[in-house]
Amino acid sequence: MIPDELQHRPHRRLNPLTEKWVLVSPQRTERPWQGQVEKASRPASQTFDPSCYLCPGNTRAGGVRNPSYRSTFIFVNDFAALQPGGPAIHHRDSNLLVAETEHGICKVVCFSPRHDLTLSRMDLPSIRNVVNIWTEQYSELGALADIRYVQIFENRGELMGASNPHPHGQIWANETVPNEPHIEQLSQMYHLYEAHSCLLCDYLEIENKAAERIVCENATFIALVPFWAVWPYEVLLLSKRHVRDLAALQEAERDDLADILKRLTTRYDNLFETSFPYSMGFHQAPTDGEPHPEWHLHAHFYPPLLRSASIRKFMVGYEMLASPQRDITPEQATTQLRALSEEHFLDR
Ligand code: H2U
Ligand code: ZN
Repeated sequence: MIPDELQHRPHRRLNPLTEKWVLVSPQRTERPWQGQVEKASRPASQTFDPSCYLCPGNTRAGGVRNPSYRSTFIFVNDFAALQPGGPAIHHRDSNLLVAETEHGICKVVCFSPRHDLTLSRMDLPSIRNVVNIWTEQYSELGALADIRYVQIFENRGELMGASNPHPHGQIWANETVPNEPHIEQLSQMYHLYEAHSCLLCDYLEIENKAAERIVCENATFIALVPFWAVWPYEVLLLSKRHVRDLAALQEAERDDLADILKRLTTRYDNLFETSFPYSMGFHQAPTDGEPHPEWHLHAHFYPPLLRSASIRKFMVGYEMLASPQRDITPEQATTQLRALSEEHFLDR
């Protein structure tokens, strides 16, 4: 258990996955707010929006027409940040100016044909279809010779910069392992080398014993507010079994992934009775042909909200220049998330 003193005093906590510290200032939770107030976000009200570029049968901004899809639908991003093919250029000037070409593929995944749904309000078989698409894409894109990492993610809500309320996520697959998974990979490798065990398996054992940061779980997955959480209601979704990627999950485990996603996102929506914004994404083994015994499949949920549907956390000032900082402790956030119903407030 964490010493009670730390629930009241400024302290810092270490994220062993990134080797970065977060400053925790629980004494500050009562500070007044006269800054920006957001409007509470409600889910879209129409099941079909004729002006939505992701709805079935509509024409996208790039001019291509979507098929009349009935479950999930995936397409190559019309404004892709990465492109396949082309020359390989490496530029290095005095080791200070370094640039190189980066090839890759970007896709958009429409989770559902229904414009008004979110993962939290989709039924389990539909979420399971999304899990299948993610798994297939990880394997298919990962099998390509010049793809070494497949990043699956979802930006949800205007606050996170999502361009459209239609339930969708993205997949960016590229030639190199990007910054965040790269740092996590080094930490996991180092831990395996030093402790002869998996970092996240060891962490899971500690969290199970402490039982103070667990939000919800099923046979395969556990959702917890990590000890080192930066965002107020940040969640780490961990597979209980040591698996390196989505493709290593068994059928029943994929059902459990759909189950935990629905339950966690429902809790999120219920927290402030809003369509809860977040960025989420999976971290898993690179697809570079190496065995990667160090990698433990997980997903991060980073929601921007702080105290209500209308007050967001800004990562500015000290956070940009020095270190991230939070007010409520991860244990307090857990208590709030744990007390919530798993029945969606809109279905009550
Ligand atoms: P976000 O809402 O997370 O930004 O994702 C939407 C993506 O959809 C975005 O990357 C793409 C944008 O490039 N897009 C298309 O590929 N076609 C369109 O017609 C509009 C948006
Ligand atoms: Zn739509």
